[in-house]
Amino acid sequence: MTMMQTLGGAAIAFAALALPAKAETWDMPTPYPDATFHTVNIAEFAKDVEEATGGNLAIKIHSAGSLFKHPEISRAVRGGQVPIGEFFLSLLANEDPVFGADSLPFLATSYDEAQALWAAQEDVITALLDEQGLMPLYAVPWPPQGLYTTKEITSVDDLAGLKFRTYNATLEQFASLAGAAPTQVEVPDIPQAFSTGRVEAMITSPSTGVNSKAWDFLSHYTDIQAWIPKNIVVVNKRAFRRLDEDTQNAVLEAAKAAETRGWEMSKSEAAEMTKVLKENGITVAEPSEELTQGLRDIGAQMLDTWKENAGETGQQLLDAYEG
Ligand code: PCA
Repeated sequence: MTMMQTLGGAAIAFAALALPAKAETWDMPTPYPDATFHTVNIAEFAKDVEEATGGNLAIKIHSAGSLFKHPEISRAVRGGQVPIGEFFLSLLANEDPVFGADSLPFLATSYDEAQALWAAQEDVITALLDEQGLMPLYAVPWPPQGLYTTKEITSVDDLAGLKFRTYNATLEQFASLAGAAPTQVEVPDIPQAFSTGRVEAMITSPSTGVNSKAWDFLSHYTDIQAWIPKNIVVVNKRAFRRLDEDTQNAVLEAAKAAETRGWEMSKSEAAEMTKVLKENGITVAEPSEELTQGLRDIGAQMLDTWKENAGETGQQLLDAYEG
């Protein structure tokens, strides 16, 4: 190395230290529309980060799959096309069944159980994402999942042959085992899928039912509270490491607050949005014994399959959850 190069390098390093951190904007793809409480929570998170860093890091949200389609978001963050993103955690179950534990029917159906399941999942999931160059920032659950139909449902037999909207492989399996005909549809496309007759039933939260104006195209909601799946917000590790330490801490702090706030939002949504369904004319019903039993039988069968596929890691997760 010549003297000039050495000096040049030192001069550049010095300049970098002396200059204030350069303001940066992170593009953030998310799958769900703006009115979704998860997206509202992310907007708060972005505001917190911007405020805490004095505008050094701004996060620009691209909601409803507008920048990347939902199934592409995790790969886009992994590949560094975007530094941060949100997606439905159990979509990654095809990579490792552990990602899908929160979508197993009747494994965790109350918020306390969902919290215990997340505690059992978090380290395993963090390690798996780490191998992909990702770091989880926070995870927030949807309200318990209920059954939306155009008629009264009192047993699993009533689901036979229904064109069923699904959102992941686990729900697809559940619908198939119930004798329905599954079709994958992203949230922004739900109203059109119903109005064109592509689907006629779905399982999702009261929140998604209300955000989709379910009363425009169906009449019955059966509150089966079958599982509590989560969204996760992840960051690309390289992008995160490029931030100065204060900015990194601001992101982590805001993420922590977003997780706490998100769980609270989810809990109040569960009751409030069920009420909104009712107010808009949807018949809200408790499941019959027969329906509950039939769905639980399917859930038990799915848990067995999941255990086989998830192997030792899966068993450890269940032990940690049940222990
Ligand atoms: N809404 C999302 C995921 C779970 C939920 O409640 C959906 O329906 O796709």
